[in-house]
Amino acid sequence: MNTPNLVSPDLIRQRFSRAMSDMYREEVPLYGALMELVAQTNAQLLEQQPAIARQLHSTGEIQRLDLERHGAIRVGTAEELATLCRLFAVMGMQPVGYYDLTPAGVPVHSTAFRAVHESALQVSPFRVFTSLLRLELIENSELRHFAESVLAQRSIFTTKALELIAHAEQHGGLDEQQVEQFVEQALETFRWHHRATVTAEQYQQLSAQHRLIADVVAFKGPHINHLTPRTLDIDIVQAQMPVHGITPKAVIEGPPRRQCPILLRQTSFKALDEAIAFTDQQQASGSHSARFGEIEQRGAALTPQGRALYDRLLNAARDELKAFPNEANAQRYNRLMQQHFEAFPDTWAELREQGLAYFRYFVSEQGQTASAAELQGLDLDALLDAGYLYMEPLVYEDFLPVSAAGIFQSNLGDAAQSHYAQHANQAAFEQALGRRTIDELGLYAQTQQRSIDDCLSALKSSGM
Ligand code: OOG
Ligand code: NI
Repeated sequence: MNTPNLVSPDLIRQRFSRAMSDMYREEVPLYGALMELVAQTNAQLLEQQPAIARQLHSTGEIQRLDLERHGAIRVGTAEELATLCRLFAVMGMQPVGYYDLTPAGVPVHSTAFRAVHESALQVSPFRVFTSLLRLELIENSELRHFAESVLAQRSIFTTKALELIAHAEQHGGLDEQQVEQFVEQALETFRWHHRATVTAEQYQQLSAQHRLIADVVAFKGPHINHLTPRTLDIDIVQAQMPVHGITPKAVIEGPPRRQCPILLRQTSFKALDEAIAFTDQQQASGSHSARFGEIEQRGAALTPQGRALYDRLLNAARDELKAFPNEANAQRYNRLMQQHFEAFPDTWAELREQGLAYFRYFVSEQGQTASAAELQGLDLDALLDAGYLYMEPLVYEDFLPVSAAGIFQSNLGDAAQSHYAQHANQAAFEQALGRRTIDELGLYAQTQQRSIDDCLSALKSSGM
């Protein structure tokens, strides 16, 4: 059944990610400015900090740095989510992780579609944070039914995109010509629409319930709401943003600045107010803000113990702040974060010894030329100590629920906070998705183990 000349899903993803970036640059001019700022900062840093450059060369991440970005979308129905899952699968992207945003007053739960194997991530680390609106959390039953009926009428995929997804599923992939069409057609789902699908009054009602509900329900499709480049130093970019006419949110989400970056640090700038036309208007006389900018800095993936420590310190700092971080308390928040995170070891050696972070192992030059007698009987620790192997932190590829909530909040406005009686419901999410989500911690453990196995078999064949 295998058709010849199928294009690898990794290359489809790489192409799609470029096409998405081009579309977004056209739609949101500030995105272009941000990309330039990030590219400049990265180039400078690589020049000034040889240690960072060396590390990125050694893991190969240097090659993916310019390609690296994540996007986010929000969908309204189980069917939309399940079809997106199939669409992303054509590009080798699978749902990783489950994120419950209700504790932050945002009526969605989410996953991240991304490649899962380190070699696929190397070709394109493109990821999409995808949220499903939880209509069951709308208490007003009339409004809930209205939202359901509006969503039931829309189709967020082109007919051709659906055909190509089905074709890829049946034939194990797409050929060059089909890929070209697929990228073009799939992109349509994520495009911005200047016309709403409801009247001005209906929009107001949806928005009054929650701004996010209006954002999902009142439009033809799940417009991509941001596309985030990866910077090597988020503090520099945050400080530079105002100089370029971009106002960032008050605090950087995630861990504080450290010698050894861990997990993910993020900041964003406010959503654009965009002119839209409601169905009872000829011209675009209404407005809606959905699309914003964001940058991120990625650090090491943490083990379950490391993650538990991170969560504990973050919660302690936030509890002490006694409020959501904002303009007024930003300095105090940063101070509290620094103080609490002193308890988080900040050398790679300690992070490894205490089992807090994941690493990848590599055979050093010394290891390549070592004789069997030299390597005899040495375990992983001894091989590292003797310099036959070296390690690099494994980069975190996922998201953080508290940070994501902060990003949602700052772009929806603080008035958007609500309190929901119901919380996480991973089973319902997976039922809508049509499959299980993948546990991200398992993926990191596998990548680490593969690198250990590779090192040991390389040493064995050269001497051990
Ligand atoms: C997603 C917000 C979360 C991140 O990077 O954590 C996010 C959204 O606003 O749809 O993008
Ligand atoms: Ni984001």
